[in-house]
Amino acid sequence: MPDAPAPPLPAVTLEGIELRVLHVPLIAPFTTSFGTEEVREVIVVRAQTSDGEGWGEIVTQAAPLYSSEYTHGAWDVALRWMIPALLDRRTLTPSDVAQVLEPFVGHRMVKAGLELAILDASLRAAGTPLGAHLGAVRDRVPSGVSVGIQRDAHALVDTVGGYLDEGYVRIKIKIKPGRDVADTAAVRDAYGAIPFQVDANSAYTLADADTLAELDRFDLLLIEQPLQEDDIVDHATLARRLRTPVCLDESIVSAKAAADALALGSTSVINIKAGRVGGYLEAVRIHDLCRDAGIPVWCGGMLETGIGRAANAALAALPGFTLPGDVSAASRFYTRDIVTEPAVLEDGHVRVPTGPGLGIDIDPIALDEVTVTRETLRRS
Ligand code: NPG
Repeated sequence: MPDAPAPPLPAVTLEGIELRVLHVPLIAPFTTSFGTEEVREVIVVRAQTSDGEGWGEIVTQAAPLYSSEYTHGAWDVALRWMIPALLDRRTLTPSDVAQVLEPFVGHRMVKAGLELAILDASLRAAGTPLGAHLGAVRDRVPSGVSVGIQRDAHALVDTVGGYLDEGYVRIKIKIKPGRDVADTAAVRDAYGAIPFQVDANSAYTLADADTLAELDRFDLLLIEQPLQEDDIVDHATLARRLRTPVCLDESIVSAKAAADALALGSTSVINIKAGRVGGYLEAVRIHDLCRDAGIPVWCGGMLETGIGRAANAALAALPGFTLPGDVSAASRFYTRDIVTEPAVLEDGHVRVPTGPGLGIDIDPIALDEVTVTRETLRRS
């Protein structure tokens, strides 16, 4: 059944867009196969419109290790190309944003952050919550946690135990060559039949298929992105070798990429991250096509601040999100968030905000404290 189209949103008249680079300290270092982060470097967007403001988040990292995007590249392309194009257009609806930015190749995280700020401004002007606009059917979403690579398997078991005590309903651990089978076995042995999955962040090649097949005995929910972003055919080959469902993350950069990966049999579950696919509106298109194809999806995370975290909770409340996402409490990563009411874990769930737009209020003092650079472009 096709979804009912969301009611059209009011156009906003842009007066300016402010960008800030934030350095938000992490509670503990976060280690993946591609490196360790101690501070989350992220860009926050504030759209100033004649009807009020809207907030967005560009989820790039300092270095281009997860994807080709990174802070300074994002900053440059936003200020040099994308924001001027939006300001030139002056009056636009949220769905116009992708169309205005379409000529610029790639840089999807930047497009997503800019679109979210304009979406937030327009929704606030209309008095509509983001979840209601996207098609949310739940008022809270189950919360999974992503656990970085620890010093050793013993430390991993301890860390996972802490999150289970807090109430997280699904555990995901990061793996890489040499830290895979034994780490997975340690968690499975310690905690029995918990909902459990692993994330390789592209750390393997097809030559590792035998090692990855050893993970089959742990009854994982899925293995996420074992091979490189563009290894769509190799992922299909690997998927045929494994009993564990393969789930793509990095490879799914658009609804078209999702359709192609499904057609090739490269993936049987999809992690949807709005930043990676160019925005929440494209994320909904991927959700819709997966739902029509009977493919489960879940909402990934990019260590978002309270801005992106609120939007992810709204997205994860759509009906096709049948697996718990990386939609954790703010306290999973941060001692102090930049919003006045950071997301909290309640009985293993995170609430979907109900206020207009993102449904959050920025804490201006907290925001200023973590701002390292800011720049505003105004309509000339
Ligand atoms: O809960 O926000 C979260 C983090 C979830 O593991 C997580 N994200 O590869 O999916 C990933 C990873 C990531 C984070 C990737 C930041 C890139 C940047």
